[in-house]
Amino acid sequence: MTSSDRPAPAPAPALDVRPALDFRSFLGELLAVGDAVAIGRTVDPHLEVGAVTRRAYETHAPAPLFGSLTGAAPGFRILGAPAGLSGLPQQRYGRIAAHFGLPRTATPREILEHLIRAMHAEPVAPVVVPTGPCRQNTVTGGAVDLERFPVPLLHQEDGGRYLGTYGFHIVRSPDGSWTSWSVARTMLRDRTTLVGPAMPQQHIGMIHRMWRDRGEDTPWAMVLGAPPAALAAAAMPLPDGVSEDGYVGALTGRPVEVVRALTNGLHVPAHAEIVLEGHLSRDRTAPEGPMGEYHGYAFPEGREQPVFHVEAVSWRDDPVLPVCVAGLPPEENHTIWGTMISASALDLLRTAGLPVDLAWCSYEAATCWIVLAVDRARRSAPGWTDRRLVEAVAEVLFPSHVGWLVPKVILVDDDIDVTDIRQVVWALATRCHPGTGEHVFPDAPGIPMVPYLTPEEVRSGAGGKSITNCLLPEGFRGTTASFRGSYPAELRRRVLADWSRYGY
Ligand SMILES: Cc1cc2nc3c(=O)[nH]c(=O)nc-3n(C[C@H](O)[C@H](O)[C@H](O)COP(=O)(O)O)c2cc1C
Ligand SMILES: [Mn+2]
Repeated sequence: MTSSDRPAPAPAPALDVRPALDFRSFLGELLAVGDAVAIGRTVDPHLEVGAVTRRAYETHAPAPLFGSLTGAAPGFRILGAPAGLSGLPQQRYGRIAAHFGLPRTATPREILEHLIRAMHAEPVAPVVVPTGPCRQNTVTGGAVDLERFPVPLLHQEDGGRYLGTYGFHIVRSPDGSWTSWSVARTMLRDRTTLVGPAMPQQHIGMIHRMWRDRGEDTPWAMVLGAPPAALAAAAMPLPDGVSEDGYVGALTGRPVEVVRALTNGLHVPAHAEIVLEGHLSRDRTAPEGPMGEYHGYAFPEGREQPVFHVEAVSWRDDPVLPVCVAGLPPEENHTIWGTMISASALDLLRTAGLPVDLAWCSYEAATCWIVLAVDRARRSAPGWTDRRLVEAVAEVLFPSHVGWLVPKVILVDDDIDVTDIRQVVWALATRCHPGTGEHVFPDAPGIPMVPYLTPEEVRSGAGGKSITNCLLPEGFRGTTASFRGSYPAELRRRVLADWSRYGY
């Protein structure tokens, strides 16, 4: 056979990245495939939006698009559960995959490898365009009124109404070398101010400190209804100094279109539903929260947090505000944050030469644990004792930006599918020795939000971290008794082929 006889290789399916770079077309696609539903009645942003959205998450129902909201100007809309799990067959991760322009049937491994490939590609810088949909309506200065938007009270425990639950902050280092896009919540304070966390370990906190050290406010913008790929990248713990905008360009294969901010020299995505501009105060704080949170609990007290001053607002016609109603999994803190953490951690561990095949923050574990599948063939190499592996994971992960976020690590062999919680539970129950399997790291730094931390650990910012060893012990003689493990391949094939003939 000569080369010309051979059929041409099928071209890789061209990804349609338009929805990944434009929230409105992302929403259109969800509605078209039945993974979002236009709610046909007037709904109250006071708790009712939250209640419907929570129920949608918890039943894997389509994302609710609230087109008529009590007290809101006509045309102003809310989308709940923008990255909830889908109940459509074979499309559990469909809403997450759609954030990146991947097929709705993509598996967790396919999503993670896609995210990791872009971490090793050249960044693609954004391109400045003269205008875009986000500029269809604009107000500045004294005309700014955030109350114009239907700002929802999401849980009855919340200390206020949250405008920013699925949007991202934009800040830039004073020397201009580092632009940070990052997701964090913001609570409405009054017509022109918001309040929310800017933790010193997060990139917004680091850049805020640089400006404060100069005695200046931090120029700031917030994007709501952002390009979905940009939102996800803004929830990704990329290393310090890496600009998320260039990563999104690499991820989608084209530069993100941005427009110049009206007031402060930053650039904001042109394809956004709502853009806020202003500054993060160098010294003003106000009470924020409490709010139902990613770990699944609401605590009774709020905290003092920095104040964001809004000096200009612009929005697309008939703007859609996406909301995350945080709490019990699965919501976006698990499906988006957890997925982006998994990709960052997997890349970090692999790059350090550890025999890790896959990493997954089980959505059910509320971003409080990450499960690592260890490549059995590579771990049997000399030198990789269990003890050494546990130590190496701790040395690489715990001091890192991504490792700060997740307190618990579970090691399993790669016969376990770490994205299947049932297999992870089985491994935990049958492979972890209670006396010797749990390794604790009282000095490792960690996020102070973890519910079980002692007041002392919260104060010191360290402790409550562990690595649980579920690796099969040396000399283990069991094999897995299951459909996959206990029958010859030929018989399994026949049983599957004949399945309906058995009467199923
Ligand atoms: C829905 C959602 C809400 C989030 N809320 C917060 C938050 O309020 N505070 C925070 O520090 N991180 C929050 N995160 C996680 C950060 O976005 C994530 O850690 C990201 O890496 C931060 O950006 P940075 O790495 O550039 O600092 C949230 C993530 C998601 C998906
Ligand atoms: Mn960052």
